[in-house]
Amino acid sequence: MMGSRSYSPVDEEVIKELEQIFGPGNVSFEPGKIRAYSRDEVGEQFWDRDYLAEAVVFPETTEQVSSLMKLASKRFIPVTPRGAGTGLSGGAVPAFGGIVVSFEKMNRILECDPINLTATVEPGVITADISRAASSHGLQYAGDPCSGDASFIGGNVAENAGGNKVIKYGSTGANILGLEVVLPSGEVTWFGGKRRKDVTGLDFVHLVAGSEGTLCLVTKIIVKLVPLPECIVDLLVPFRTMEEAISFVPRILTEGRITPASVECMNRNSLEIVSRYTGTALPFQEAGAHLIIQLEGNDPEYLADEYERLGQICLSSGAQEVFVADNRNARDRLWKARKSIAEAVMAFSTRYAKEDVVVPTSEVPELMREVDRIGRKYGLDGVNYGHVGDGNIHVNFLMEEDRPDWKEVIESARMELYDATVRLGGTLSGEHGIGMKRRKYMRTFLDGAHIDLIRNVKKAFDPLEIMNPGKIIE
Ligand code: 2HG
Ligand code: ZN
Repeated sequence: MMGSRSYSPVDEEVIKELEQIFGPGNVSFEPGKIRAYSRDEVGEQFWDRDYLAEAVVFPETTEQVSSLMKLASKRFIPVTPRGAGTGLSGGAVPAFGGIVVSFEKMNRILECDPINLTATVEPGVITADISRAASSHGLQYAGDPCSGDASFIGGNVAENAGGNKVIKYGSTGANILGLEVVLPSGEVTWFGGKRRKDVTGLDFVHLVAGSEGTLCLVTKIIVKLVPLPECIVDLLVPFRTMEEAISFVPRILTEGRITPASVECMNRNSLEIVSRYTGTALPFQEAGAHLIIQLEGNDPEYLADEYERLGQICLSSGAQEVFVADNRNARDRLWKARKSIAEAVMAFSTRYAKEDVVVPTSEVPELMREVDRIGRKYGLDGVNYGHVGDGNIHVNFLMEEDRPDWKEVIESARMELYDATVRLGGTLSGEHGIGMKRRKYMRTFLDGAHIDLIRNVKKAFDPLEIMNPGKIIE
């Protein structure tokens, strides 16, 4: 049971040791800071109580992280790693108090290696900065979570963040080759490296990706770099209904014979809320849903042929229009709208279910029918959008602010969504993670044998259960 574990407090002696390890400037007990570093993007209205760290530390080196874990093991104090706080599952919320480790000062890009096509970075590097650094070599880091301008690569690894380009490049896990980690005992080791193949032992790189800081702390990351395309074009394609938009997606590959870099969808409510938030008009008022399809290449003429062909296929499949954003300005405006939907929901509402389910792409139309049915049944507005190219839809059920039974209603709607997701062969989270927010639903999606195995793997890494306890499983 959460709350029943009795870890040791961060007492005077521990404080002294922390100050010795980090220097007094890199340890904070200041209440404002403690509060700010004890939360992520999950609204506090969703927690049953305040979850606050007792101290926040700001390491600058792997050695300091190692000393911290030795101290935490010796004193039996829980440690919660934190990236930029953009998480959406409460992964960085200290469930049992203890010490929050903010990686913001471990923010160096240590190397871009254009021969091995890798960059070696510290966990506190802002994700988009890796591509900025790699661009002078004609390369980029292809992981592109919607929060890439703010989130840290370390947080992306912890959550195995997905985002917009998974259809072509995969989630964070597919874009990393090696990790330097500090085990809960304080030992430092490497999993993987600059090599492209590795079956020497178990694949711990991809076990750690998505483990939400519950197994070890990541202190260096070797990411893959890929060639930076010279031309990028985004098509904005309105369809009459969400169903038509979604059903079109497989044809991009089968008829268009194109692997797009992104295929995103936004239903009408998503566009309405984001245009209210940003103060800009809707691009195509009558549409029930829009797709954004991104194509990339090096030859502008070839790319133009490709998008014209795809545009024709769209129009013959019921698209109402095909808008082409082929310059930086137009593309930036489009993506700003898409990437601001999550913020817009949080700006206008405090009563919502924010979901991250994934189903096989063939089942997305049925999932969306279920979402509409559930919304109607409970009187909820569905702001539904996301990474339709990989079957990962962010279902957001919004309700009026003054409904006293909001928690129960949202919970009932959520459980119906989960039942439908299971029935369609889907799962609980594609990219936001389980954290503290979704732990109680794990048994709806995974059987007992699976959950026991997670528990045992956790024990093998962290026998004392001091590494981000209270996350993933109950
Ligand atoms: C996105 O795709 C992000 O915009 C955030 O994953 C989604 O907060 C959300 O619902
Ligand atoms: Zn997303």
